[in-house]
Amino acid sequence: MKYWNEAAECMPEEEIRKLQLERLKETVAWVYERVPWYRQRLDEKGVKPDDIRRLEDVAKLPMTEKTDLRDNYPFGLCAVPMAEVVRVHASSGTTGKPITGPYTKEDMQQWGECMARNLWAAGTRPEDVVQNAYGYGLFTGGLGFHQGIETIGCVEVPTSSGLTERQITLMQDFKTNVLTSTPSYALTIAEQAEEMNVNIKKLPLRVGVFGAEPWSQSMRQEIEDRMGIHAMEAYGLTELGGPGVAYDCEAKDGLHINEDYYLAEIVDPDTFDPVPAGEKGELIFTSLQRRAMPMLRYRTKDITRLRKEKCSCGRTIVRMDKVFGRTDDMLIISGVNVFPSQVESLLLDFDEVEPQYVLVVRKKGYLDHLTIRVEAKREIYEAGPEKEAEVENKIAKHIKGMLGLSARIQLVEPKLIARSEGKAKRILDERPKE
Ligand code: DLL
Repeated sequence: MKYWNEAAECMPEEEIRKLQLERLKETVAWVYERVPWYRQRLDEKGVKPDDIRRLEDVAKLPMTEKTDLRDNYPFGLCAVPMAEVVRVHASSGTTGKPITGPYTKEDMQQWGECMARNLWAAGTRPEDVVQNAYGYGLFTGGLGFHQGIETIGCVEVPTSSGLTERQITLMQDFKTNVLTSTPSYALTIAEQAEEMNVNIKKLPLRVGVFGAEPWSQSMRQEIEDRMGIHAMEAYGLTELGGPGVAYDCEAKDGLHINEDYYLAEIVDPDTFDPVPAGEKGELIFTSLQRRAMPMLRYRTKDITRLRKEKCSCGRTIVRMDKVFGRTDDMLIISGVNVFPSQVESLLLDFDEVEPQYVLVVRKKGYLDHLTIRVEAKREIYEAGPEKEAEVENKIAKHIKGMLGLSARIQLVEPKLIARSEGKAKRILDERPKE
């Protein structure tokens, strides 16, 4: 069978919209009756559940954002009694209190269904040995993938992230076919294997399902070449139940959104107006079936666009482009807007450097300055400062030409940049805090 759930993934557009409208109405009524905070927000806007008559009426609903979850920490937005909650995940983010994600038993089953679609579309089958190297714990990556791997009925190897040498030994001993991790951790594993003189390309590893952080198409290519696998993708966030929101297929051309569970919109991040069809903006999601903590119009801060045209894989559910970056990771350097993923794909045009980099932002006077620290390949580093300077100039020129961005390139010694086991830290902000 080609799809995990053909009826859901290949539903005619008209039916999807009908189903979404039904479930949107249910969700609005569900939170209106059970979550005082939502009721108050809806009342303030003068919207009653009965006012949702067409799908476009979603625009009448108030938006929700991370600070709302923090303000209601830990369970202020929970729509069911604790007796019905069977799991809580959380994400700490960079500041303040964490945000929580509670699940009912039904939510857990739905999570398993969404993740099974993701893993299946990536080419995972019941006979596969799946090594799950996303972190286990409060993070939704480890246990979310776990749920999907079990739903399909694969051989699950719950390594969690870290202990990289052991990951490689187990990969050899258990004949792992599928690796699940962040893309940056996949690179760390590839590098460790090279150090151990293990040729990953000769192992039975066939597929990787990577996500939880932005990564460019060039990084996908790099991982595929280094590991000899298909590098597939998973997208999701704690606020909406974790991974399982969207996933790519063999076309590797955008991520299919599980539209029977999530209603997607794209808006201008400044005005919140909808952008014209097919244009980039901030991705907003309304959950359509979650029971413990439904979300109305959650602002993801992720920048992408929606694509309605039919996919060659046969799925009819809408696609989103690979996430370009987060609005809060966007740097403005001398008036040029830049996302780390743009720099990443340009750095990967050069054979002289490793795909290990960090963007250092400093203030000089009133202006922000960017230094791109990137690891030199061993032979370049050993060739000495003159060779390094030549490569630095070449890269700086390329980046200026492609992005209009003046940045200082600083080649550093191989292995100097900290390796990632989870989400890579790409920005080092050394600007003074106000
Ligand atoms: O990262 C859930 C997840 C786990 C997704 C495993 C995929 C695989 P959070 O920690 O709450 O949840 O972080 C959510 O991570 O808003 C995006 O900015 C980013 N993100 C997640 N997946 C992708 C992706 C998990 N495929 C935030 N591409 C999201 C780019 C991603 N960014």
